[in-house]
Amino acid sequence: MSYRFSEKEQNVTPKEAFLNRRQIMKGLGLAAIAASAPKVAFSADQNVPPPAWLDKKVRSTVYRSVKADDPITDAYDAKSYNNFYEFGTAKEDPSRYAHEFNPYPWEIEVSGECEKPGKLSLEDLISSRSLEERIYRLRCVEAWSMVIPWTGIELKTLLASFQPTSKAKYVAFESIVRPEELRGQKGRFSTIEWPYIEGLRIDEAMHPLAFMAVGMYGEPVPAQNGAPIRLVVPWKYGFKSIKSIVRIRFTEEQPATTWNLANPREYGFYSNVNPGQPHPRWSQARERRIGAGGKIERIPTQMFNGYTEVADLYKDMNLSEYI
Ligand SMILES: Nc1nc2c(c(=O)[nH]1)N[C@H]1C(S)=C(S)[C@@H](COP(=O)(O)O)O[C@H]1N2
Ligand SMILES: [Mo]
Repeated sequence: MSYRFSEKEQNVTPKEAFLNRRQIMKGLGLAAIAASAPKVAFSADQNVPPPAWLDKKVRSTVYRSVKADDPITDAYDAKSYNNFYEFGTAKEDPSRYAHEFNPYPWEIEVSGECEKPGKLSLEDLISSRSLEERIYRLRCVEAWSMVIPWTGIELKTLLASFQPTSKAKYVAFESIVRPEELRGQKGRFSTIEWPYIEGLRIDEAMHPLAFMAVGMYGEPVPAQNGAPIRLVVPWKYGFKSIKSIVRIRFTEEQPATTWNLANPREYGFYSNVNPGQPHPRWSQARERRIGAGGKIERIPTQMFNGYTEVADLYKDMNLSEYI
């Protein structure tokens, strides 16, 4: 199978947008940007296989609780055109190097303002719960989008089990740091600061649409998409949906977040999808939808990515101030 994204990538991400987002990062010279990636075959079965219990649980999930009307993006595209800087900054890096990362076994450490902090295995967190499937639109801040079926649990269900206290005003998330397996984290190639960190206000985190995924297209989430467990917040730009989570912390203060630290003027803490609020360097009014059959369509972007039921969370806020 030949790699078939080099041409599409140019269509999908406005070139100057993509280059500029990279250029703000230290340690990445023009040479690295200009170097074209060799065409490589991508094979999902190069991934380290998931444990049997997880594979079985995800594959046997039939309850589909949320559906997008939009045609679903081909699995191949969703698994080979990725942003996961731990593997590198090019869209093909995550799928290409996914096999170098072994996410099993996995633990998440929960701390901060809660009654039941602790270290839990993925199995402790997931195996006793029933999973559901949700088809969500994913809108990247770079103005491309996909429609992806996720398998997992409501974030609220997970968070509630740790019994957050009344001081828990925010939830902070942290991704894994393992430079031996994640070549994007090796000094020479380092880009953003590690670990990748993200956060939500507690009421956003408790919204029924906020989701923790362990599966995608009816299979365990592959490494390039954030194995074994990642956040999916469909009404916010894709970078809020942090991958490969190892730490969750309940906090009283608003936590720092990776892209906001990298460039606070361009990436806010909230980062709700908002077609009326242009990114300082490009419009957010439209997006390039990577749809079924690899078809790319330019379509209007919807407020909150179409998930207008979250509007109440922001009713007292000026959304051009709280970007
Ligand atoms: N840890 C981590 N999480 C991350 C990223 C990343 O680089 N590192 N990229 C984000 C961005 S910019 C997007 S658009 C989505 C992409 O998710 P996908 O590759 O599964 O489509 O993951 C987000 N989560
Ligand atoms: Mo993104």
